[in-house]
Amino acid sequence: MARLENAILTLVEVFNEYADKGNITMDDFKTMLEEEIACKEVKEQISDEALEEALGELDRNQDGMINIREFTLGVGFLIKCIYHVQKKLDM
Ligand SMILES: [Ca+2]
Repeated sequence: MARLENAILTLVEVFNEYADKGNITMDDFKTMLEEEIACKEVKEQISDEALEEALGELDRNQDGMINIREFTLGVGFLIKCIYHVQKKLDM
């Protein structure tokens, strides 16, 4: 399978694993980040305070949960974060 397709399918799989009826609770979203992000340099970038703020911003419809649309915003943020951490580590 093509790499991009594979990566997207993995993201959908992760979403479905943590979601219940199309939404991930904030607690489950935090658990997901704990379990699915292994890189300590990336984790170090995300303080508890920054995470709370980011989650508040991600929750666009203010229902206290993360739907697929909001999840894609979060993934976009993580892609940028990991891109910059890798760039730093390569230097
Ligand atoms: Ca929401």
